[in-house]
Amino acid sequence: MRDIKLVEVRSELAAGTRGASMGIDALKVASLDKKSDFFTRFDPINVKDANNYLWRENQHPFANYIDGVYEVLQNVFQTIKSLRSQQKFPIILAGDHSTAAGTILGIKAAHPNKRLGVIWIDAHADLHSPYTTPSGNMHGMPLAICLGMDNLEQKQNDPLPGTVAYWKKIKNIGGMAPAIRPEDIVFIGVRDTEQPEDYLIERYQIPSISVETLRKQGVSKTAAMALEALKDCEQVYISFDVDSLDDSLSKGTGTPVPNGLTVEEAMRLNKALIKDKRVCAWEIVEVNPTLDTENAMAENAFAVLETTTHSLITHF
Ligand code: 5AB
Ligand code: MN
Ligand code: MN
Ligand code: MN
Repeated sequence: MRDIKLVEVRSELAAGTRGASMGIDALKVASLDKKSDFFTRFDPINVKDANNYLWRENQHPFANYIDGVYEVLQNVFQTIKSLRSQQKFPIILAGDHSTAAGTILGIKAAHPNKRLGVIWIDAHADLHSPYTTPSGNMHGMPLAICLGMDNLEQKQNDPLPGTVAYWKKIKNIGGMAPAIRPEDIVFIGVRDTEQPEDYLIERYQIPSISVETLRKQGVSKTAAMALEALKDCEQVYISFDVDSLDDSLSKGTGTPVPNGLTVEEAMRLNKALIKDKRVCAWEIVEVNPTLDTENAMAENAFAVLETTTHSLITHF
């Protein structure tokens, strides 16, 4: 049996549009509309956000609100490290995707000797650093933080010294950077990247399974392939950004992208992946109800959350 702990992180500091902090509550509304008892079964932990920074002027072009993001990531890190040290299985509901870096660093810190693999289901690769970001939005940077990669070969920006100092501190949360190796990442559904990210994917041969490939070979084979690519990892974390879904199903997220997964594919994929005994945490991020109509995004995301959790509970 898995000892599940629900973790709620209402951060939206690192997204480019406002409203992702309300995503968790939108998921709860979706569960009520569906008459699901999902949220009655868990007593969630709330991680403190730093959304108050949004009322201040951003001091950090190329890493917006990195001072606040640093605070949130430290809080997420502490929570996840402590849960994993107690062998709990965190299911994390989060706003902007930057906090996944805190999750990954926390998992690693709890078991530093266990090689950690990451399955990143997203339209984006989230491999930017302040030196390469096209937007300054730090939800595009969590994997670079965990890899400890600045990607200076592809430098586009000159972040201020104060920003660089925070970037160094963020990469070093937990004090054992890098937490993951590039060959221990598998992308699924990534279809909207920039040149600096393509460079890293190419250079480190990071496996990336497209929506087209998933559809051609089927969901089961895709799940098996992803897990096989991480065969040398002793623990695996799965991150599900709702913009991996097709834009027709994900209007309520900050960066929707065409040609994505269907809800059915996402459900079957996560259901299959989470049955691997090495999977030790699962995360869903970036629902933004302020961009949505009739809570459709949260309803789709809730279907994935509920199905995946059910698979975890019934399998173990
Ligand atoms: B998400 C973009 N690459 O860096 C950037 O939603 C988009 O967490 C990042 O995947 C999207 O701004 C970040 C253009
Ligand atoms: Mn993302
Ligand atoms: Mn994305
Ligand atoms: Mn996103």
